[in-house]
Order: sequence, then structure tokens, then C-alpha cells
Amino acid sequence: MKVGYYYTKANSIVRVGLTVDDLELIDLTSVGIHNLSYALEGLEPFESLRREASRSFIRLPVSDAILAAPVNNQEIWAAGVTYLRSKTARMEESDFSATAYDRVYEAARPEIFFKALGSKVVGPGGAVGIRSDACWSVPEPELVLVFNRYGQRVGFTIGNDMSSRDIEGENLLYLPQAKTYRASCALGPWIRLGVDEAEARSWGIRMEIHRADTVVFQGSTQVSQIKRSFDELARWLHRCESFPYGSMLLTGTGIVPPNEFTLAEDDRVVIEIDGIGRLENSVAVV
Ligand code: DO4
Ligand code: MG
Repeated sequence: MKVGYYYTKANSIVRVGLTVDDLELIDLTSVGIHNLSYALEGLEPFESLRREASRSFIRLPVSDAILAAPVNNQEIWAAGVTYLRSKTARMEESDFSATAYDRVYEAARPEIFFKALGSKVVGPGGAVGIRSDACWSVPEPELVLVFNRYGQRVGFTIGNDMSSRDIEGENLLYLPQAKTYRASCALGPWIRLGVDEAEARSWGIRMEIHRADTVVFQGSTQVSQIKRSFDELARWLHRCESFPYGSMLLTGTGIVPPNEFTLAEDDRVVIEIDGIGRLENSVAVV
């Protein structure tokens, strides 16, 4: 089962929708569910939404819906260097802070950093940003853990942790500027509910970058390559911290384009994760 925000060509007011089969969308706003993060707060959000879905609501083809980012005012955080591929890439881009990545990959405490406010996230079809003062920009396709305000993991979505590799590589203290700027985080298209960690670890992640009519990069990885368990990442995220509106955690990238590659204005980034769907964004200089 997947939930998300949608609107249609005929009605631009955003509503909450649910799909079980990817064909039909069940409108939950018609029974008073306007806020997705609130709907995910129940002790059994999956069960209660499934009960709602079995009632007779407005239904429409999924193909008629235009999806928006499935987020409200949650904080968005990100884990880094959780895949071996990411550790290697970071060490290549940085002269003097290379050992930091080596160490954090092995350390008990993971790298976790603040990424975005929910209100600043780009949704499906929107434009993600590359900084005008960066010269080496890449998308990072990542599985996202969705937590309610009690810290319970309630679902999964797709994230793009846009990054400026030259800025991060120049000095690790510049990480917040390399990672958090206008339109640096995209999320969507759905939140997948009712899936345990074992099933999510069987999913593949794929990314393509299109420039005009050419695919200029394609790569893939497996969620099973993430070094740390989801519970481990969740425990560190919630250690000495709480999220009154819930939170989301991007789990790191295992797909890194070759070092000579940088994104350009008007590229299109297409990320697919089995079990969730496809997140597609254009690229704009910000
Ligand atoms: O250490 C910098 C960020 C790493 C990251 O975002 C990732 O591994 O996905
Ligand atoms: Mg990342």
C-alpha cells in the first residue's frame, strides 16, 4: 500500500491519496484525512489506513493524479558513507579529510546530518537545484526511512540528496553548504507502507541522468549493500533528539557517477526503487 499527496488537472487543491495496486487511487481527503504525517501517527497507521481504504470513497485512475512531495513539516535528515561506494568516492574528492570517511564507515556512530525542512522539499516533476557557486554537482539516489513523531518507522520513500562535491571536497567543514541549499532535496512519489526491513533490503535502486535525448549516466545498486541496519540508523537519529512532526532519514548513496561527471541545467534525474516507484526531476541552477 502506498500513500501520497496528489492533485489533478481539474482541481489544484492537494489531497491525500492511497493506492494498493498502482492503478486506482483512493481519495482519503473525502473522509477528512488532509495531513499525511498526522495520518501516520496512529499506533497502527498501516492497518487504520487499510480499513479506510476498504470503505467506498472517491476513486480515480492513478494516471489522472499529479503527485506532490509526500511530506509536511517533518525534518529531513540524511545518513552518509553507509555504502562502500560512497566511502571510496568521498575519499577521492577530498585531499585532506579523506580519512574522516574511512573512519566513519567503520565507526559505531554513523554520519548523520540535517538535510532540509519538509516545507523546502521538491516533489516529483519539480526542479532540483545545483548551486551556481559549485562546479561539481551530483544527484544521490537514496532510500528514505519515514518516521512518525513517536520515532516509529512507518514507511519508505525515495530521496535525492543533491550534493556539491567540489565544496565538500575542499573542506569537510563546508558539508552543510554542499548539502543544504535551495532545492537540494527531492522526495517522492509515494510513501510505501506495510513493508519490513527484510523486504526493503531485497529492493534494487537505479538512476539515469538524461541530457536532451541522451542518457549520460546510468547506475544501479541494491538496498542490501547499506552497511548499517535501519534500526541502528533510527536509534542514532533519535538519540538525544525528538521530532514533534516526525522525520525522514535518507540512508546514503551507493550510486556515484564517475569523477569527471557533473550535472548541468535542464538535465533530468530519474530514480527508481523497487517497491516504491519512480522519482523524476529536472535540474536548475539556483
Ligand atoms: O559525507 C558526506 C555525505 C555522504 C552522503 O551523503 C552519502 O553517502 O550519501
Ligand atoms: Mg547522500
